[in-house]
Amino acid sequence: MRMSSPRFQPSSPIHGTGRRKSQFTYRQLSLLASYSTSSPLRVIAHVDLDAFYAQAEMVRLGIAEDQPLAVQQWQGLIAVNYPARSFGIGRHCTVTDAKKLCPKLIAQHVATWKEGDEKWAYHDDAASHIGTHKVSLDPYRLQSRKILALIKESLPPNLQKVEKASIDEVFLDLSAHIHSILLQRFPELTNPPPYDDPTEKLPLPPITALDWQADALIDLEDAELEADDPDWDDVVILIGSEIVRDIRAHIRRALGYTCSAGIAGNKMLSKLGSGYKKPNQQTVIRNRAVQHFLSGMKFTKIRNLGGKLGDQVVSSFNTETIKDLLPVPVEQMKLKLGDDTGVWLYNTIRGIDPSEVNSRTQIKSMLSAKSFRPSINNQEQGIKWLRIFAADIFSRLVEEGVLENRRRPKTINLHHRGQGGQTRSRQSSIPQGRTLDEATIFELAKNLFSQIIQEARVWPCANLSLSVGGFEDGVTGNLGIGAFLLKGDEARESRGTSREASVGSSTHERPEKKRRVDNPGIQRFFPRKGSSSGGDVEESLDDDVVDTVNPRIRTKEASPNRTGNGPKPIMDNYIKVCTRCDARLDDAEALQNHLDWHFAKDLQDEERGKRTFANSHSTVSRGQKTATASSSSSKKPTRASASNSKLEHGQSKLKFG
Ligand code: TTP
Ligand code: CA
Ligand code: CA
Repeated sequence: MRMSSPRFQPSSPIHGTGRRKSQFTYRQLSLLASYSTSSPLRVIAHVDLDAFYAQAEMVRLGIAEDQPLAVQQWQGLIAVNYPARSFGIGRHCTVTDAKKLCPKLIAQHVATWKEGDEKWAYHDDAASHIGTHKVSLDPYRLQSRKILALIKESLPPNLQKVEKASIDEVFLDLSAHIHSILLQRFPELTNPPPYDDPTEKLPLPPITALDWQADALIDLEDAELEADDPDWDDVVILIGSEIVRDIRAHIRRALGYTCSAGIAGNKMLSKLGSGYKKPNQQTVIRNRAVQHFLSGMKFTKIRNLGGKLGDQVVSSFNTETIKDLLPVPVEQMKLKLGDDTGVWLYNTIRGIDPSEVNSRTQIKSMLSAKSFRPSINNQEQGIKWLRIFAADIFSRLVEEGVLENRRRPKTINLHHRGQGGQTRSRQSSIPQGRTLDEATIFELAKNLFSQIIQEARVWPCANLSLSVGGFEDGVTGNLGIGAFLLKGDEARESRGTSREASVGSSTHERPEKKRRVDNPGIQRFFPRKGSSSGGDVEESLDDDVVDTVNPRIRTKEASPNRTGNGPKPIMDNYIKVCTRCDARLDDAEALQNHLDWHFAKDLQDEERGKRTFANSHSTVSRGQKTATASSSSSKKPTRASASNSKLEHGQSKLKFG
């Protein structure tokens, strides 16, 4: 079946030699230079590190590449390298089970903050100290930053658009970079269009064979399509794959990490591509292969189609496959799902995704949290944790340049969750005008804490989280952060600005923050995170939405059965479903952790002034929405209530999809 969208027609409608013109126009080519989402020639790449935390530990410890290794958090595994995966070890395994499967497995525990310590460290006995330690993901953040910096370095400064999508992945819009390479390689493209008419078709590329090297090339449905000469969409994606191959080699050489990538015409496809072949591979999805690539797939694999919407689509059309949905007319989709969602679905299953790559790399807030297992019962216990939170946040602020006054947060929040799930929170502003230090953060936190505990029924406490937000730039020409959000000349100008000259300036205008609305009409349908798509569902996240749990969906079969000092095994046979985003979690504890994650995410979103879908459809109302000083309790999470009496997963995991 042929697509109606011109983008996915085979690039050469006429077979053989008769064809003279490309299917693309001069105008479409020039749109490439401005990252226009309407250019059918745009090229997007998604790069995702292989078994990221595991590789980080291997690099840190100098471990041989073929040595099975997993990263342990209490008694569970949060990352498993590929050699260990070949023994059947996965994230669902306990350390004990994993060692049975592979006795020579190295299980490296994540770094932790130990109560009373000034700094996180790798402690040999961390796994048995869930009550007094708190996980630190700093080592991975640091590696993530290095990798991101390297990726940015590998691209021309004025022709890059890099969106950090999580701690181990980025989207790259390579369009403008490719445009410039294309004009160099094919100078005939710089000629003005015939009759100066930009709607004229381009000449065909003067090449008939493309060298894809070791790329995994998605096959075509119809071998005949392969016989068609390449058009410019094939050429640009080939150039994209060369760029990505170089970036990957650079990361490998300089830092020792392997990663996988997908190269395609939009974000959705590039993300599906990076997960298609792992590890250390890149997959190219040419326009002419899109249809075949998608038609064999279940639509529930696609971002936003894993949860409630996916279920609705399944029941409306009685199928899970894209193939079966393709013949459904758009009118019928609109009828069943509403206009916006119907149109969105119609386009999505055809591989159409106009969402932009956003070069947003600034941290908006930071959060440090701990779920208590067992719950804590008095102020002193709480204060010990506040001290750790303050140290944790402060060390991250130092990385952000708070000491040089490059950036600083304006507000601080403390959130408290009682054993029954009710939440309370207080917020205050952070005094400006002098350099922020750890002691100040600690004092502010204690202050908020004493406000909260003046209320009735705050004990036992199941979770505390401290966050800072409302970051402001203290300096003009904030190279490396602010400059990144500026474009072209603006950015070059800002780079020339003397940093010292403006230290302390509070009048600096913040770089324009553009709120992204990928599919404006249907935002309401989608959680920004955590829908059960089966893969990591990520939006662009700040580095520091961490420390609560990951809403990663596990399958029923993959039910964890943890032992030892970690969370007790919970003998639930049914999957829990989050009422906020439809994520499926396999036990009550995972669900509660997941709700904690929502809670933390809401706080962050608030900081960004965002109202997320999750917020507006929440059954778990948050404590405080704004900077008022009063506190409030929330309703119990409806489906989670059964779990509230259960012990918490007393740790803090990276949020990230
Ligand atoms: P992922 O990219 O989902 O997975 P991965 O990098 O370990 O493996 P893959 O090769 O399949 O991409 O997650 C990146 C890191 O995030 C992972 O190394 C550890 C952390 N993480 C958690 O802590 N908990 C989780 O549930 C998930 C999914 C990831
Ligand atoms: Ca990864
Ligand atoms: Ca990832």
